[in-house]
Amino acid sequence: MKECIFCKIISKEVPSKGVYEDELVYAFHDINPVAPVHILIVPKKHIFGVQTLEPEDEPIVGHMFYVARRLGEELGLIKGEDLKGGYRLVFNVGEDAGQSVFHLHLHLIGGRKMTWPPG
Ligand code: DGP
Repeated sequence: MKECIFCKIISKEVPSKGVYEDELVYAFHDINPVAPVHILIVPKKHIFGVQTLEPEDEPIVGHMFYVARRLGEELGLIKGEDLKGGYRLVFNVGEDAGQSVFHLHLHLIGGRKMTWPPG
């Protein structure tokens, strides 16, 4: 999509700090981190958000979670055989939930203790 900031980031028209890329997704540091680690995992296909997911998108969403699992380990957020540590995965769905970019993205947030409930 021509005016989508994440499409521009994926096409490298807009610079970003990438941490992972394959044929389905691109993952990069959030410009406005809310924790020491804040990565966005973004499908290369332009999808508005969870609210418009189609059955054909299911493998993409599953892959986004698998990439999160890999990054969680590689970035040291999950440690050792007993899987200590942790991180939070967030989809903001719609304006009331805080979605500001309408191109599907999974926030991977970690490096500090999280609280619950979220704000
Ligand atoms: P959300 O509010 O859930 O739609 O998250 C959008 C996130 O995208 C927000 O945390 C800030 C981030 N973001 C917006 N514009 C840019 C950008 O140009 N570069 C990067 N790296 N992140 C961006």
